[in-house]
Amino acid sequence: MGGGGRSHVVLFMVLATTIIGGESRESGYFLDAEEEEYMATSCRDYAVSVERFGAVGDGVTSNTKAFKDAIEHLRQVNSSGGVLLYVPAGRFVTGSFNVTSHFTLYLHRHAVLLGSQNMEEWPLIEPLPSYGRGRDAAGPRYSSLINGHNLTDVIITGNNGTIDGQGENWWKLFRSGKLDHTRGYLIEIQYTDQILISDITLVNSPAWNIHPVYSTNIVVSGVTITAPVDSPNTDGINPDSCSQVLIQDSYVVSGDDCIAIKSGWDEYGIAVGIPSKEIAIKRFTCITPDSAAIALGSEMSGGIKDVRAEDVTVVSCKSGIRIKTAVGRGNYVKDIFVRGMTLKKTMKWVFWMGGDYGDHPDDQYDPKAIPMVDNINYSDIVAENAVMAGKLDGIENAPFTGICISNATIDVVPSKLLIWNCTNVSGIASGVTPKPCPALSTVGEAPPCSFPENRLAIEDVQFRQCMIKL
Ligand SMILES: *[C@@H]1O[C@H](CO)[C@@H](O)[C@H](O)[C@H]1NC(C)=O
Ligand SMILES: *[C@@H]1O[C@H](CO)[C@@H](O)[C@H](O)[C@H]1NC(C)=O
Ligand SMILES: *[C@@H]1O[C@H](CO)[C@@H](O)[C@H](O)[C@H]1NC(C)=O
Ligand SMILES: *[C@@H]1O[C@H](CO)[C@@H](O)[C@H](O)[C@H]1NC(C)=O
Ligand SMILES: *[C@@H]1O[C@H](CO)[C@@H](O)[C@H](O)[C@H]1NC(C)=O
Ligand SMILES: *[C@@H]1O[C@H](CO)[C@@H](O)[C@H](O)[C@H]1NC(C)=O
Ligand SMILES: *[C@@H]1O[C@H](CO)[C@@H](O)[C@H](O)[C@H]1NC(C)=O
Ligand SMILES: CC(=O)N[C@H]1CO[C@H](CO)[C@@H](O)[C@@H]1O
Repeated sequence: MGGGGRSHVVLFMVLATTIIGGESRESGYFLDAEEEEYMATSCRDYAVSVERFGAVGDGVTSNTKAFKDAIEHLRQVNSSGGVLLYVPAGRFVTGSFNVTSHFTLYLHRHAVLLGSQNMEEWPLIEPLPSYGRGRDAAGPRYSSLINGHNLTDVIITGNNGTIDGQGENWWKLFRSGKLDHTRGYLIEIQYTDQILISDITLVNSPAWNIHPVYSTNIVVSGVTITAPVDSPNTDGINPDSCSQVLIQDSYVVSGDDCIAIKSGWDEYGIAVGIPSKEIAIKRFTCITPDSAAIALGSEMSGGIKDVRAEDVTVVSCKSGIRIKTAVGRGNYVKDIFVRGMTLKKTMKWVFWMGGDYGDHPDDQYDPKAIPMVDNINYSDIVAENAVMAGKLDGIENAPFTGICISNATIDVVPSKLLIWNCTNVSGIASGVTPKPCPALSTVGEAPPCSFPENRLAIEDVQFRQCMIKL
């Protein structure tokens, strides 16, 4: 257990630095730090502040080296209970860095990590195998701000500290077509078991915010994500070829889908073949005027199945729940359950699904790779001020099947002649106002749509009370 003896030394050094440096900071932060308590899936028994590695929280100095040095140090510490990197109050500019296993990044409530404005501090990396290329541009892509590969037990948490991607410049370059490579994300963790991202705020990501990929046992809890509603591709939480995922008590305002469940793109996603499955979303709030609260796809070529969403609140969106796919994607979106969604203010379509998304990585996709959409169950939905209740378009000769909508009350803006537009879909509806399209009509009263009675293992994840021992 590495902590014990050393922790006093570290605390002494941090205090000494503060006093000698004569910084105008409330010394209370450090006393708080020593005593800081938090909840997480694993506690750590060795902790060190990034300031010990020369980090300066002045909002200007680049701290990329300090973060790398600190994590390299932590990688070598023999601590059976894992290690913690503490970010104290201050504004710490950094470029991309990699995290390690049995590791916690902890942000003090007044800590802000600021994404470096120097693009060279976001080194280029290979595209993901299930995408075959970068999402914005062919070829390699910029690293994310925080990256993980092939790890076990990674935690990013804090007392609601902030990670600010300072994405404005990336958005400008992207919009003006001046970016040669795909933008980085705020957090991308690949091939990892046990990820917790909790009690932090993420703002202004260059593109997607949280991107776990090829990973398992993932919890996102108590996270606030904000970006301007017109910022490009600032998706909130994108589980991608991941299983056993719990997203709860979180809030996203963004320029793209608040949650987008994905599993790779066309022939690349089919070849990798890792589905996204066993995903639970609970107590989630979303604002995204041009996108969906929960999207499935459009990259779904490894398959998406067993997604359960409950207690979702949406304040302005283009669509509450959207399934988007295309010929060439292959595989399936199936066993999708939503129970309890309230949509306020304005939306274009409460329910939206379509098989004509297009958007291919290249022209090598297989036109015979037709995605299957089946067993989609939505219940207990209340929406106000919708332009249309639903736009449901399957694929010709490959209709979307098993769609069930029950107990849905949708207030459609007056004077709309077309309230539902359903083509190449089939299913049932009960207790739905206004009267659904004929493709969902039933003879007599259909039973309510079902919701799984079992719980996913990840829903029973245990949080512990932890104490920072600096
Ligand atoms: C960690 O423990 C191993 C095995 O006990 C030992 O060989 C190694 O030197 C230790 N490393 C450090 C940095 O203490
Ligand atoms: C992170 O690790 C990967 C894989 O080892 C490496 O390619 C990449 O350069 C590292 N990124 C940074 C910012 O150090
Ligand atoms: C992670 O593991 C995969 C699969 O075992 C391997 O192909 C890849 O090189 C590893 N990546 C890193 C960065 O270690
Ligand atoms: C965290 O900070 C954000 C941004 O200031 C705020 O909106 C949110 O309510 C805070 N969350 C908690 C749990 O304090
Ligand atoms: C219908 O949905 C509303 C809103 O979610 C809910 O309050 C009500 O209990 C549901 N009714 C039934 C019969 O489940
Ligand atoms: C979901 O709804 C479909 C369409 O009504 C139905 O066939 C299916 O049995 C329901 N799913 C489950 C798991 O009950
Ligand atoms: C209904 O949807 C189909 C398929 O997307 C489209 O071709 C058609 O124009 C729509 N009908 C109306 C009246 O908008
Ligand atoms: C089989 C079937 O219903 N095909 C329909 C699919 O949707 C298009 C409109 O988008 C119709 O023209 C087809 O008749």
